[in-house]
Amino acid sequence: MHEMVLGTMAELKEHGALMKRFPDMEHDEPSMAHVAPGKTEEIVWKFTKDGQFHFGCLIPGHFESGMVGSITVKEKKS
Ligand SMILES: [Cu+2]
Repeated sequence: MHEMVLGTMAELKEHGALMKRFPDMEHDEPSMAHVAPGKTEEIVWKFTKDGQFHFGCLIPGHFESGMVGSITVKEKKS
């Protein structure tokens, strides 16, 4: 089981700390997907601000072992 949570690094760390205290917590928000083994999930997200965002798996131990990445959002120059 893994999850993908989108947010700022501060939000991910805060949520990760919460999940360590409450490992069975369940949540279903549009900015996150929980993915069972062998399955595929989808997140559709429209960024409304420029900046640096992150995504990570916040299941205890996963984020710490490197399941984290970054997304850079820039205004499209037309
Ligand atoms: Cu994971």
